[in-house]
Amino acid sequence: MRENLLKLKESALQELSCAAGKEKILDIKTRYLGRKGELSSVIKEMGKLLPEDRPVIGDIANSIKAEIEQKINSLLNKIHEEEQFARIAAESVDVTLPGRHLPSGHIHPVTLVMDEVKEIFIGMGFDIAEGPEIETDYYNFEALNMPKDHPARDMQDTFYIGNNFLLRTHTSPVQIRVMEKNKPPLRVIAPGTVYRRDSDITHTPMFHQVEGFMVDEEITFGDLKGILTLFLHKIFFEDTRVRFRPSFFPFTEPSAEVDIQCVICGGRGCRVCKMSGWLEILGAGMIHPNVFKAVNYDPEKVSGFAFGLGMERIAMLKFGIDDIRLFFENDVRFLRQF
Ligand code: 2NL
Repeated sequence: MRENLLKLKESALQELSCAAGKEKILDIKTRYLGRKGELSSVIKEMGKLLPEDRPVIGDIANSIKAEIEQKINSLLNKIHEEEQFARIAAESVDVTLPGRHLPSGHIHPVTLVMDEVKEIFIGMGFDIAEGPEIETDYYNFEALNMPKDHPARDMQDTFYIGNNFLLRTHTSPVQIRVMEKNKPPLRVIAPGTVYRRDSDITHTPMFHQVEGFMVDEEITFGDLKGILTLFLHKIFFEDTRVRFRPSFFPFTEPSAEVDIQCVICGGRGCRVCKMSGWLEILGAGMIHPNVFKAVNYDPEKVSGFAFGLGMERIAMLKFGIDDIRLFFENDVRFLRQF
């Protein structure tokens, strides 16, 4: 019996030594150590032994079982380890590969300029006000000293919605609403989208404007010049030359147009400034007494200045863009550059 057990052990270890793969090993395990396996059949025979021989043979059988089990376990462990190693190798990341680019958006150049303009005026103590894009005739024209048949209404051809409503042609109505609801002193800018029936290389039917005003007792044309010159020096260059020319707007008196030295050619003369060396950049003036009367301010007690400027024009000059329509086509190859 001892012989049988030792043979059994030899043959099990022999088979295991050339078994390839988990299945083969498990198969060997069942064949030798299973309930109906070879070792079990030998153990069943033990009843036939002399009682004094049983413990000796039992010990041998147990140690053979343990030895085969240990061999099987160590083989299975080795296979498990190899599998794990292969899995980790397959999952490993090549940290030298270039990263994946997450596509990121860009701020529109008009928004960039608008934000910069707002920041400069906030720095000078101005508040920001917004209002509706669909306005009434009263807020867009009447309150701004432009009665029904006033010729200045033609200056900004209007999109009408029925008889009384229209798309605002400037953000002045926002300022009228601010003055109606608040008392001086006031320093406010009104940035926003405006609409005019106009379309060519320099005009689009929708564009963006910032208007602003300052009202208090004893505000002078000197304040207008000081604030607007400081603004232009901040948005363009500290040493950009600025000049004020007399002009006309129905809502201001006196009125002025403000030019800067051409930022493209430095004033020497080029296509952009039409060889004049100057660029028109702002309209401004002292708020007309009739505008103050419309918002119940006493023109004898308060005074103020107002101004308006187009965002697209500033963006074109700052970024050297020669066609205003590029801002509204939203071609990503254009937008990606900002
Ligand atoms: C221009 C001219 C201007 C104003 C806008 C204004 C607003 C109120 C009262 C008086 Cl509530 N004036 N705004 C004044 C002068 C000029 O804009 O050429 N803009 C591009």
